[in-house]
Amino acid sequence: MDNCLFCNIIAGKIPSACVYQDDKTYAFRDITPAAPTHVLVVPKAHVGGMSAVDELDDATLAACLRTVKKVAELEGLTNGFRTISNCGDDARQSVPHLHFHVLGGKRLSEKMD
Ligand code: DGP
Repeated sequence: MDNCLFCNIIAGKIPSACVYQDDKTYAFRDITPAAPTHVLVVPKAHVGGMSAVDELDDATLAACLRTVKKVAELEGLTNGFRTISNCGDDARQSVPHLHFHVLGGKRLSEKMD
């Protein structure tokens, strides 16, 4: 998708700090980190968000979760980490390309909202 920010990052048209990638997923550092480690995991195929995951094949969906785990390993998050996927306006999703925030490297807030 030409006008999708994360599609342009995946394509290398917009620079990003890549942490990991494979044929189905791309992981890169969030531009406004909320924790010492704040990485975004995205499928390379465009899908708008969690409410549209039926558009993704199961292998890609599974690959996203495996990449979350891989990022946690690469970042040394042995004491735990948090994975969040904001979906839609109430959740304040700001980029309409499915992504999983991987947060860690400190003791995170108990609050989820
Ligand atoms: P969300 O609000 O859940 O849709 O998260 C979108 C995240 O994307 C937000 O934490 C900031 C991040 N972000 C926005 N623009 C850019 C960018 O150009 N580069 C990078 N690396 N991250 C971005």
